[in-house]
Amino acid sequence: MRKVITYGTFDLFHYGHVHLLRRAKELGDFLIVALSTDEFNEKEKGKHTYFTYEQRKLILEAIKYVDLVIPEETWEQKSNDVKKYGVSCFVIGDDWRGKFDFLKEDGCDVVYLERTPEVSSSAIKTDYALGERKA
Ligand code: C2G
Repeated sequence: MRKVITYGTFDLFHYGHVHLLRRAKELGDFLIVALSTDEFNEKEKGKHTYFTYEQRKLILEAIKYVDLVIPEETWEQKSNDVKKYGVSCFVIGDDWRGKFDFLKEDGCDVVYLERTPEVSSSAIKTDYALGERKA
Protein backbone atom coordinates (compact mmCIF):
# COMPACT_ATOMS: atom_id res chain seq x y z
CA MET A 1 0.00 0.00 0.00
CA ARG A 2 1.47 3.34 -1.10
CA LYS A 3 0.73 5.98 1.53
CA VAL A 4 0.59 9.68 0.73
CA ILE A 5 0.58 12.51 3.29
CA THR A 6 -0.28 16.16 3.10
CA TYR A 7 -0.52 18.97 5.67
CA GLY A 8 -2.71 21.99 6.05
CA THR A 9 -5.30 24.08 7.89
CA PHE A 10 -8.18 23.44 5.45
CA ASP A 11 -10.38 26.16 6.97
CA LEU A 12 -13.58 27.17 5.10
CA PHE A 13 -13.15 24.04 2.97
CA HIS A 14 -13.37 24.87 -0.76
CA TYR A 15 -12.86 23.43 -4.25
CA GLY A 16 -9.15 24.29 -4.22
CA HIS A 17 -8.75 21.92 -1.30
CA VAL A 18 -10.77 19.26 -3.14
CA HIS A 19 -8.51 19.54 -6.23
CA LEU A 20 -5.43 19.18 -3.98
CA LEU A 21 -6.76 16.15 -2.12
CA ARG A 22 -7.99 14.45 -5.32
CA ARG A 23 -4.57 14.83 -6.98
CA ALA A 24 -2.80 13.74 -3.78
CA LYS A 25 -4.87 10.55 -3.62
CA GLU A 26 -4.04 9.80 -7.28
CA LEU A 27 -0.39 9.46 -6.22
CA GLY A 28 -1.07 6.48 -3.94
CA ASP A 29 -3.63 4.21 -2.31
CA PHE A 30 -4.01 5.76 1.12
CA LEU A 31 -4.11 9.49 1.90
CA ILE A 32 -3.27 10.90 5.31
CA VAL A 33 -4.08 14.53 6.06
CA ALA A 34 -2.13 16.11 8.92
CA LEU A 35 -4.54 18.83 9.98
CA SER A 36 -3.16 21.92 11.72
CA THR A 37 -4.53 22.10 15.26
CA ASP A 38 -6.07 25.31 16.59
CA GLU A 39 -3.01 25.86 18.78
CA PHE A 40 -0.55 25.29 15.88
CA ASN A 41 -2.54 27.67 13.70
CA GLU A 42 -2.59 30.41 16.33
CA LYS A 43 0.97 30.12 17.64
CA GLU A 44 2.94 29.02 14.57
CA LYS A 45 0.96 30.00 11.49
CA GLY A 46 -0.65 33.20 12.78
CA LYS A 47 -3.97 31.90 11.48
CA HIS A 48 -7.22 32.32 13.38
CA THR A 49 -9.51 29.81 11.75
CA TYR A 50 -13.28 30.13 11.46
CA PHE A 51 -13.85 26.43 12.22
CA THR A 52 -12.31 24.52 15.11
CA TYR A 53 -9.96 21.58 14.62
CA GLU A 54 -12.76 19.11 15.37
CA GLN A 55 -15.09 20.80 12.86
CA ARG A 56 -12.39 20.91 10.17
CA LYS A 57 -11.52 17.25 10.92
CA LEU A 58 -15.18 16.22 10.55
CA ILE A 59 -15.32 17.83 7.11
CA LEU A 60 -12.08 16.23 5.93
CA GLU A 61 -13.14 12.78 7.16
CA ALA A 62 -16.21 13.11 4.94
CA ILE A 63 -14.07 13.65 1.83
CA LYS A 64 -13.85 10.44 -0.23
CA TYR A 65 -10.12 10.96 -1.05
CA VAL A 66 -9.13 11.13 2.64
CA ASP A 67 -8.37 7.92 4.55
CA LEU A 68 -6.97 9.26 7.82
CA VAL A 69 -6.78 12.63 9.56
CA ILE A 70 -4.06 13.22 12.16
CA PRO A 71 -3.13 16.42 14.05
CA GLU A 72 -0.38 18.70 12.82
CA GLU A 73 1.06 20.18 16.01
CA THR A 74 4.62 21.17 15.04
CA TRP A 75 6.61 22.14 11.95
CA GLU A 76 9.11 19.40 12.84
CA GLN A 77 6.82 16.36 12.93
CA LYS A 78 6.93 15.60 9.21
CA SER A 79 9.98 13.27 9.22
CA ASN A 80 8.56 11.35 12.19
CA ASP A 81 5.17 11.07 10.48
CA VAL A 82 6.79 9.69 7.31
CA LYS A 83 8.52 6.99 9.38
CA LYS A 84 5.64 6.31 11.79
CA TYR A 85 3.03 5.83 9.04
CA GLY A 86 5.32 4.33 6.38
CA VAL A 87 4.63 7.18 3.98
CA SER A 88 6.07 6.99 0.44
CA CYS A 89 4.96 10.38 -0.83
CA PHE A 90 4.63 13.86 0.67
CA VAL A 91 2.40 16.25 -1.26
CA ILE A 92 1.57 19.91 -0.82
CA GLY A 93 0.67 22.98 -2.85
CA ASP A 94 3.41 24.69 -4.85
CA ASP A 95 3.26 27.76 -2.64
CA TRP A 96 5.58 25.61 -0.51
CA ARG A 97 7.87 24.60 -3.39
CA GLY A 98 11.30 23.54 -2.13
CA LYS A 99 10.46 23.90 1.56
CA PHE A 100 10.11 20.19 2.31
CA ASP A 101 12.70 18.64 -0.05
CA PHE A 102 14.59 17.38 3.03
CA LEU A 103 11.98 14.63 3.31
CA LYS A 104 13.64 12.98 0.28
CA GLU A 105 16.43 11.99 2.70
CA ASP A 106 13.85 9.80 4.44
CA GLY A 107 13.24 7.99 1.16
CA CYS A 108 9.99 9.85 0.62
CA ASP A 109 8.91 11.34 -2.72
CA VAL A 110 8.14 15.07 -2.46
CA VAL A 111 5.53 16.50 -4.83
CA TYR A 112 4.44 20.13 -5.09
CA LEU A 113 1.08 20.47 -6.82
CA GLU A 114 -0.09 23.64 -8.53
CA ARG A 115 -2.48 25.63 -6.36
CA THR A 116 -5.97 26.22 -7.68
CA PRO A 117 -6.09 29.88 -8.69
CA GLU A 118 -8.52 32.50 -7.37
CA VAL A 119 -9.78 30.73 -4.30
CA SER A 120 -8.54 30.78 -0.73
CA SER A 121 -10.04 30.69 2.73
CA SER A 122 -8.91 34.28 3.36
CA ALA A 123 -10.40 35.51 0.06
CA ILE A 124 -13.71 33.86 0.92
CA LYS A 125 -13.82 35.84 4.17
CA THR A 126 -13.07 39.22 2.59
CA ASP A 127 -15.09 38.70 -0.59
CA TYR A 128 -18.16 37.56 1.32
CA ALA A 129 -17.95 40.54 3.66
CA LEU A 130 -17.78 42.83 0.61
CA GLY A 131 -20.77 41.16 -1.04
CA GLU A 132 -18.62 39.50 -3.71
CA ARG A 133 -19.83 36.14 -5.05
CA LYS A 134 -18.35 33.46 -7.34
CA ALA A 135 -21.74 32.71 -8.86
N1 C2G B 1 -4.45 24.87 -1.76
C1 C2G B 1 -4.55 24.80 -3.14
N2 C2G B 1 -5.23 25.76 -3.80
C2 C2G B 1 -5.82 26.77 -3.13
C3 C2G B 1 -5.73 26.85 -1.74
C4 C2G B 1 -5.04 25.87 -1.06
O1 C2G B 1 -4.02 23.87 -3.78
N3 C2G B 1 -6.50 27.72 -3.84
C5 C2G B 1 -3.69 23.82 -1.08
C6 C2G B 1 -2.49 24.38 -0.33
O2 C2G B 1 -1.39 24.56 -1.22
C7 C2G B 1 -2.23 23.28 0.70
C8 C2G B 1 -3.66 22.77 1.01
O3 C2G B 1 -4.49 23.20 -0.09
O4 C2G B 1 -1.48 22.23 0.11
C9 C2G B 1 -4.20 23.32 2.32
O5 C2G B 1 -4.16 24.74 2.23
P1 C2G B 1 -3.97 25.55 3.60
O6 C2G B 1 -4.98 25.13 4.58
O7 C2G B 1 -3.80 27.01 3.26
O8 C2G B 1 -2.55 24.97 4.07
P2 C2G B 1 -1.28 25.76 4.61
O9 C2G B 1 -1.71 26.82 5.54
O10 C2G B 1 -0.46 26.08 3.44
O11 C2G B 1 -0.60 24.63 5.54
O12 C2G B 1 3.08 22.31 7.40
C10 C2G B 1 2.44 22.72 6.21
C11 C2G B 1 1.28 23.64 6.48
O13 C2G B 1 0.44 23.11 7.49
C12 C2G B 1 0.50 23.91 5.20
